Amino acid sequence: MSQITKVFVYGTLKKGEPNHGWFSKDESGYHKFLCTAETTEKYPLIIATKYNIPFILHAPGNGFFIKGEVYEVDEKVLKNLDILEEHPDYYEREKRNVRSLNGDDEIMNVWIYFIKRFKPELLNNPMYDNYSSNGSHGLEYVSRYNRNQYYNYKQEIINYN
Ligand code: PCA
Repeated sequence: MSQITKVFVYGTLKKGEPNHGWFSKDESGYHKFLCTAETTEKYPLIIATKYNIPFILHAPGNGFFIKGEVYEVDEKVLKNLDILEEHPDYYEREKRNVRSLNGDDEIMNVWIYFIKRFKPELLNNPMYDNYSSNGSHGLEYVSRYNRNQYYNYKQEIINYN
């Protein structure tokens, strides 16, 4: 029996966003939408790099309570999400609490993808509480297939020192 866990997604993995299809990439995998939710701590949710990628920086107390979606997933699906997010080399997946927004205020302990080794100046970026690639910010997401393979966009985000 594959282990079932919960993951909270706040960016391109949400319904209607450009990477949502990764949940069903492995047809034998299991995923199920549970509810919308928000973090129980404030975090900076920013859109950065020239490809307009959404990131939660691991700097609790800054920014807003972040709204997203909670899914149940099995190990196959979680493994695919880890491939997309390049966990643990780029985003790092950690368990945190979120509060259900479906009316019962249930607290759930869920996986969230964070950037932990971020450049401190990113804390000066505009911060959001709810991501959409087509939001009024005008910063539409550029998918990996449309990126320049010779340009290292991660150096805009990650502190390699
Ligand atoms: N995908 C993950 C992290 C940021 C992103 O675009 C998510 O949606 O939660």
